[in-house]
Amino acid sequence: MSSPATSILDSRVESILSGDVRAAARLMRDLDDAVPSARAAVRELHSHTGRAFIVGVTGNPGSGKSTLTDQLIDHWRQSGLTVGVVAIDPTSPFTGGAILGDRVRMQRHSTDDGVFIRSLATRGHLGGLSRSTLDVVRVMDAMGKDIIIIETVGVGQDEIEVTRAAHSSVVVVVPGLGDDIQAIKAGILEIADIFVVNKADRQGADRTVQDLRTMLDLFRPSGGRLDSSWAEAPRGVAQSSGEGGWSVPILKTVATDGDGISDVAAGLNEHRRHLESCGDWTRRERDRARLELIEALREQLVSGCLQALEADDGRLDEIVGRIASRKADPYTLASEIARDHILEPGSSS
Ligand SMILES: Nc1nc2c(ncn2[C@@H]2O[C@H](COP(=O)(O)OP(=O)(O)O)[C@@H](O)[C@H]2O)c(=O)[nH]1
Ligand SMILES: [Mg+2]
Repeated sequence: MSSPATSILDSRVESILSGDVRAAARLMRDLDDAVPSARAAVRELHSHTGRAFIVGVTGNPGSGKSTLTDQLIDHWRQSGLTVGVVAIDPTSPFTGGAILGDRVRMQRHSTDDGVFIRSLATRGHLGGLSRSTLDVVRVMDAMGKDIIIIETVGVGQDEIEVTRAAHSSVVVVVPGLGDDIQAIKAGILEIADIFVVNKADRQGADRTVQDLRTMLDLFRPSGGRLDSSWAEAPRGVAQSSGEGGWSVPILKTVATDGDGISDVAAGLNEHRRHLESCGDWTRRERDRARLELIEALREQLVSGCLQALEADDGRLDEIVGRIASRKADPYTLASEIARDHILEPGSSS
């Protein structure tokens, strides 16, 4: 016999597994509000995930990520695939920012049950990858979405972190990299599985393709020489260069017109096949699992310790005072707090 609480949990999990959009949206809201039953539901969902193809879309603000995402949704829907989108944007909801723009841009899909779009206004306030990003991806995966896009807001360290939660990463740039080249070198070259030069209707797109190719050859020689026919003849997708090698394609698009979108979709499909055939899919799944564990630990330990401190009236103030007056250092006190907390479980969940 199951308790009433268990059966409510079961029916909630069942609804989400059957793809119920309202149940999923409610669960995501509850997760934001840290409702304990929501966490229990997410735990249940984990064993029902692992089917979705997760795609990260990264690039500077204004490069056209949302427009591209919107077109990809359209493309995949026409092939009968279902799509989830997590749009991460830490800009304040009060300033409007890209969230409003993203909603408008993807609005045409809002009545389609095969599409689930969720904007996250916050990043992890405890540092690291927002746990809510992973949770939202998990819920969409459990709902049965075939492809899940994680759209980040920029190309900083946080965004690079986010792409580690994806199987394939698309990096969007625009013609005229110019001074951005230095910025692009750092990290982005390593994470890109596919480069998209969007706004190819503007001058300098070919030049940007060349520049990227040169940089890739320089920084990722193990990936083999890039196929120079790529941009012109995208049908040839993914010239694998030897065992496990993946030649990063550089594709031109005009996202506003839908030009080149099918090439991006084909490139992603090809990359997925590549991951599966060389065993990298399993490796990326393990990377994802590691990330999920680290985020769960971070959450449990940091917020667990903080909660315990806050529950102990005046203790936090006292500790802060000792550090401020140089009577103690933060490292020693942090290890004391962590040790006390771990030795006395129960103060967390
Ligand atoms: N000319 C041109 N404009 C585009 C293209 N793709 C997107 N845009 C415009 O660029 C602006 C920013 O696009 P958006 O998708 O919001 O960029 P995001 O911030 O990276 O998500 C919008 O005004 C789009 O209409 C393109 O291929 N060509
Ligand atoms: Mg956007």
